[in-house]
Amino acid sequence: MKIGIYGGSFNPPHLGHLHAATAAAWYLKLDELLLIPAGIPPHKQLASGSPAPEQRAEMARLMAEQTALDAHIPVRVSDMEIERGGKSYTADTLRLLRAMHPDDELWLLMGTDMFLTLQDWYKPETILDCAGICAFGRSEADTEELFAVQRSYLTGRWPQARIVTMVLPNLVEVSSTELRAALPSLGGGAYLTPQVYGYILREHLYGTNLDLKHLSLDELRPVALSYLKAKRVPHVLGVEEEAIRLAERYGADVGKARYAALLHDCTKKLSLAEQLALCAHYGIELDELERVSLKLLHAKTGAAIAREVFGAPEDVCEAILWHTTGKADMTTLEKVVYLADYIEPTRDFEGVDKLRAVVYEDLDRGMELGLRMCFDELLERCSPIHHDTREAYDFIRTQLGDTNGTIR
Ligand code: DGI
Ligand code: FE
Ligand code: FE
Repeated sequence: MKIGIYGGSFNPPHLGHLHAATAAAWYLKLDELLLIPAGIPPHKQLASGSPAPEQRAEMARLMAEQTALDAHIPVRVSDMEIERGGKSYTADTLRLLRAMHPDDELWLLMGTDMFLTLQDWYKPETILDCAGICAFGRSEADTEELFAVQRSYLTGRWPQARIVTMVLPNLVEVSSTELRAALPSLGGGAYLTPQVYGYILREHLYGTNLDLKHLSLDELRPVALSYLKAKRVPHVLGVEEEAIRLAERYGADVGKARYAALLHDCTKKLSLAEQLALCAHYGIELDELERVSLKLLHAKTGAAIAREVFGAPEDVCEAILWHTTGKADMTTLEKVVYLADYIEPTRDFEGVDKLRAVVYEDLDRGMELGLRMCFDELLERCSPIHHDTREAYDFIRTQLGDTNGTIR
């Protein structure tokens, strides 16, 4: 197996890292990539006021998920340098990794500046014994020649060295120093994945100082996305987009619909144990079915986070609370969020186009069809149906005069 190893301060991890890692993964045909945030970087002191190592690792994890999606390989974050304590010498790390992966090919990734000073690192011979070097630079003009000189110097001195260099003309140029300087005035977000940016805002890192209870939609968006698995991001952005259209079409408060849409799945990635802990923390009462169903729990905990962490208005919290099951007698805002979740542009299941058409023709007919499809799916999967789902369906059918009562 070919394993890429990308170490650094990740203070913070940014798009320059992401693009370089993705390109290297492709170029080297890596099977896996390991990001290793330094505990104490040996070559330069961390800027004062930098986040704790655990926070840098958490940001690296958020960026790793996006990198995995872009590079189509598993990307993991290792805490080994943080846990080891002391200065984070790459030679020590590579020796350990070499022992852990005796049969794998290891490649150490680095940018131009690091590559050009490799001979000055702690125990370069150990580094070159343990791993190949993959150096990337930004432009042919300033790197190809330098690379060639350095490559022949290193291989002359350490014949075991395996070195590949690559030029990435489109590499995003990001200076971490400038990025950190821009963050307190809410600049620099464009150089970060939305999830990393959102994490910075919600943890008040790098001198950012937003009050989570009074966020504009543009501030809320990255913060909300930082709660998600990377693969769920397009869904939530899709729900926001759909919620705008539906709210405009049916006269619901567009701002509130967007707010609810952005937060509706904010606890979706939590485990059952974490969901239950949140319910205990916020005093959420659960019935028997809810206690064992992640899908039902995330709506309840999501509403609690919206209320307690973001100070969302009650009707927004309610729209989140009912977004999975629905309930009898829903408000327009609740229906908008329920259906936006169902038909947003990235949804692709049998019958979604028919549902979209009905929803835009008549909101209640849309609810009826959406609930019926949900019912059918649950029956097919032999999943227990929650009484809120049942009541939502009965209510809308009675209201529409379709039937004289309950189905099945
Ligand atoms: O969170 P999303 O995946 O975006 O969507 P969602 O919150 O609407 O969740 C949809 C899932 O919830 C779907 O797999 C069906 C499930 N669900 C909805 N109503 C019920 C239900 N599951 C059970 N067991 N009982 C229900 O009444
Ligand atoms: Fe959901
Ligand atoms: Fe959803």
